[in-house]
Amino acid sequence: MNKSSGLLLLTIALGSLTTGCSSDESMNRANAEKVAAIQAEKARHKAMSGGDMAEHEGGQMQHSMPMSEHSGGEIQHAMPMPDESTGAVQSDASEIGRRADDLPAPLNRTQSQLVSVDLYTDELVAEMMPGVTYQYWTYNGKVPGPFIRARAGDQVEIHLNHGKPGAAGTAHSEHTSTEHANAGHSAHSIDLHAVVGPGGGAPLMQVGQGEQKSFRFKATHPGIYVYHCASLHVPTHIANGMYGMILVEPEQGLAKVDREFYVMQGDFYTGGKYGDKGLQAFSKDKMLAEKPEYFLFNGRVNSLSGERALKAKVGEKIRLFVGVGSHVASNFHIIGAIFDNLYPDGAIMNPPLKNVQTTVIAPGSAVMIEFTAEVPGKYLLVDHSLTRAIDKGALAELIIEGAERPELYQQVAH
Ligand SMILES: [Cu+2]
Repeated sequence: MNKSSGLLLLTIALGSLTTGCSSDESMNRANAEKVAAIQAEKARHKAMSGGDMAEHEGGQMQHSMPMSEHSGGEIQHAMPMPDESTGAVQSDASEIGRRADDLPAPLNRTQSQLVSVDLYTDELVAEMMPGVTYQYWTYNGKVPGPFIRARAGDQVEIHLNHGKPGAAGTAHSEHTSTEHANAGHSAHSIDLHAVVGPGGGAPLMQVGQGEQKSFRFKATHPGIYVYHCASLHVPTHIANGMYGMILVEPEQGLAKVDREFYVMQGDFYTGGKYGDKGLQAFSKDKMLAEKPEYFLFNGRVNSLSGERALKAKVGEKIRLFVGVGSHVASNFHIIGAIFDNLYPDGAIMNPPLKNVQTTVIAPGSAVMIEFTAEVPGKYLLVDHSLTRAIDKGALAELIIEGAERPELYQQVAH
């Protein structure tokens, strides 16, 4: 580590030490009140204009397009899209959770390219569960942030915009930089664990309000990695939802599967208890005590259930990328399934472990899981520290459709 990056990290560490807790608590409450006032104001505007706008699932879109300047290269864009919706009165985004199938397709190419990724930061109030709202801090308006896909040997260029492009005139963009500073997010940034270099890029990518910064790195080590914000106070930025995943495929690609899914577990620290109604402030005290109120897959309670459940058909090969963005390890398990192949700790180049029931995923780590859908029905993704699943939100559904397989699973009459 060179001297300047060492200094920066030291500064970050010292900064976090000097932040007092009780004053933070009152500041968080004050922020929550301010946010509530802004939401009410927005709701009034919406009611007056009666503005029905199409909802864009994800608030962003990833697509590949040819890039002539890069000799047949490809650019992977996370294009910002308007995501204002009619929504509920108390929240400005009806959906915080990223769908599990919202990830780019396998790359299927044999040459290195430049992968360009557009990210923006957005602090927005959304529903954590019905009647419970929270001000999330996000990449591209969703939790987790966009899934980034590159190939070993690629150059990856990250563009990070502080604030949502084209959001001029909305309540949030009218915040002054002082208000941003008071709220604790005068800067946002990104540290990608796929980067070999100081801070994973974070020293180059501290982005103030209204700024945009970019950096480029070479993806050298195939694996599945977490990325997250690394701006003061770093654990707070992460706990509020600023994390995502990046896959670096090996040069030869990954084995073909029929379905891929993107799931991230995060712990959330609300002022009220689990289920307490209304706009919840962030509780730094609970974070420091390591006592989350919520454990969530993809941003909210039931984000990946019902219509948004993971879906597959009998006989299909399924691949899951599962990571932990925030501060508490997951004991990841799928009730009724066995992981045919598990690549623990993001180590996709190692031979997989076979026939695994549950795997621990460290904070800031991810795993790759593969199995074949065999028996139709509903399967539950859980943190097998089960109060987290049953009482605190860490529950998702996988629906497998197809013909019954009585030779594998059947009831026996008495
Ligand atoms: Cu941040």
